Amino acid sequence: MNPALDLPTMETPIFPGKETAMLKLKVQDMSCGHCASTVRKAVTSVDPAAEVTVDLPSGTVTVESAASEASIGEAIRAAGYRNETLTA
Ligand SMILES: [Cu+2]
Repeated sequence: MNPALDLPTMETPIFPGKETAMLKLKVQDMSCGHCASTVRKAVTSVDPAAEVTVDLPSGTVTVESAASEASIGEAIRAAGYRNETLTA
């Protein structure tokens, strides 16, 4: 597997034919629906096809996407939210 293919770029925001993975993140400081939609937007800016589920009370974001874990976490950080990946 070529690791370069895992790097999402502006030119290739979609990942045709790539398998999606389920990713669970703990996101700090989401307090309202606006935060939830900001985080959702950040994730879909990396992968428009991503399935994003935000659970505000627990601060948990579940993402089903072909984008890499690192790029999703980085996009959420860039939107202003500290986050860490939860291991199941
Ligand atoms: Cu908010």
